[in-house]
Amino acid sequence: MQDAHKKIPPHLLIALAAIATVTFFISPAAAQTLAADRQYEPVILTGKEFPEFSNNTAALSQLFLYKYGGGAWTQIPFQFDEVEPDSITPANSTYFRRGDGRLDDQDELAIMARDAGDKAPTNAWINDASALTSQRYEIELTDPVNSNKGYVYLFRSTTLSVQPTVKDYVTYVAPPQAGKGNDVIRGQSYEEGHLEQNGTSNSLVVSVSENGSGTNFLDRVKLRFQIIGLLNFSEDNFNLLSPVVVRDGRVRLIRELRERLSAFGSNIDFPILIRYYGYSSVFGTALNLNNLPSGIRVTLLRQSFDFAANVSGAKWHNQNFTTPVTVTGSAGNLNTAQAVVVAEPNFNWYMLSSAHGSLINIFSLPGTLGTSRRFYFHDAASGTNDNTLETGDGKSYGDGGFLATGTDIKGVFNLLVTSYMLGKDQPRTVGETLHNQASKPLTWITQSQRNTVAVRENTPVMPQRFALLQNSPNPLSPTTPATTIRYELPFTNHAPVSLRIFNLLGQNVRELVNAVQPAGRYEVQWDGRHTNGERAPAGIYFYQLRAGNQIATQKLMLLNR
Ligand SMILES: [Ca+2]
Ligand SMILES: [Ca+2]
Ligand SMILES: [Ca+2]
Repeated sequence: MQDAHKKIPPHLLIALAAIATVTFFISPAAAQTLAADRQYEPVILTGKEFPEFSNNTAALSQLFLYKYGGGAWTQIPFQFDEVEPDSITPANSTYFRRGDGRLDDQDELAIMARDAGDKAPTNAWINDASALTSQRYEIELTDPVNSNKGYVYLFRSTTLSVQPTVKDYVTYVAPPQAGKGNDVIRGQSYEEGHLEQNGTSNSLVVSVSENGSGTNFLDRVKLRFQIIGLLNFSEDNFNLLSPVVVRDGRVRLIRELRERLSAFGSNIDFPILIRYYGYSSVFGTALNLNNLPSGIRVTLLRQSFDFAANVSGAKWHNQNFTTPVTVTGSAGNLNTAQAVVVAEPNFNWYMLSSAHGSLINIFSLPGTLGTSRRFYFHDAASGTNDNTLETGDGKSYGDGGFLATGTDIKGVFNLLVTSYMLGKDQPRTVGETLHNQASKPLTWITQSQRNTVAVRENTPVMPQRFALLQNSPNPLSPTTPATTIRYELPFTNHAPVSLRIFNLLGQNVRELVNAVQPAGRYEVQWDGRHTNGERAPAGIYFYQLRAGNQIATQKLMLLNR
């Protein structure tokens, strides 16, 4: 995480923050697996983690994620989000340009840590002829807090599809008028609604199924700017510059708002990018305060969550004190020590635990943002404590977040807030655990694996001859995913056995087997593709088996595919 925050492109930064900021606490006695410990944590990998599939090698439609457990494979929710780079301004790279449909190094794979399974044996493969002919990637996830591990497997197949039973963690409810801000996002644990004029949040419900009340308890997410110490702007002063854009997948939904604030006849434009996962969201904005119109000095920035009056009696916590503030609508503010924030790369946290649901926020704040930074908190029947205007219901209930001030705030800032929407009355330990996990995000290793050992048939009678049988089906037609080639080895060779496909010119098209193999009957499949994954042209091909000094060759036909 520390390294990630030194990087420039905000979308990458936000993605990494999404990875880093995590989860709900299961009591130590119950928490034995990575999938349980990190059950609300998304994992985002980029295409460069899968070099044999990336750089235009694999179509995204050929890639599938599975977990292994109890001797069986299960397809898990996954999604690829293509990130189209902007070579001039990397920070402007976007999810919302048309991708090429192929895996590239910067494209992102999103999964949930809760879907991880066990480590699969070397030659345990999904039951799919096409996937058997391709390499796969093992993704080993490690929780640095307790060294728990979890595994998922990325397979490549030309014939598989996403199973309809695979969970969709987040869904989109379009606004009554296309492109307006008042759309609704439904995760597993929450439903979030937005203002029509600018798409910022104005309602939050935690589902009854996740131990919430099913009742809205949010008034506003507040966004405050002050200019030259005089002019105050709130979220009521922003308008959408362009229609809301959304990418809605199975693991996450990415939503971009382009906002405009008009002041002194000039415009301040800024993007808000929010990633919604099943149980959390990551709010990010990239603020460039270096090129404001002349005469405009930003003197205050605030983001906070102001709740509805029905949270009265809720507990508000942060990292600085152990006895929570009880929200009453008249409790006042934090003292100086209670309001201290730490600078990036460290994280801050605060939470509201109410009878309707709990919201836990984790954020990092650049130490160069203005000259003063602190927790903002205001609990009063009216007004604010930073001289900006009250909005929404006109009252502050547990209004909390962060505030930066200065005489002329400059810089380019990636502000990030990760929010967890969990059940009612969550204890303080949940905030502490999430903060600890955000500080120690999951790590991972990817490893390319190939089923070089052809499937050895389980038969008690050992073959008596060296044989390469006619493939089946032959010819291989466009509607069949692969043809099966069987062979028999009467004795164990100490040199590798090889089985290769050649074209009529004698050129090597594909090596299907190259491994030391014990005596037995084997079968291996060919999907009619070159090593690089491209379809081989229709025509006659030879396949040749070599074992020690024995060689056998057969002919097969490939129809136009
Ligand atoms: Ca791509
Ligand atoms: Ca979805
Ligand atoms: Ca309010």
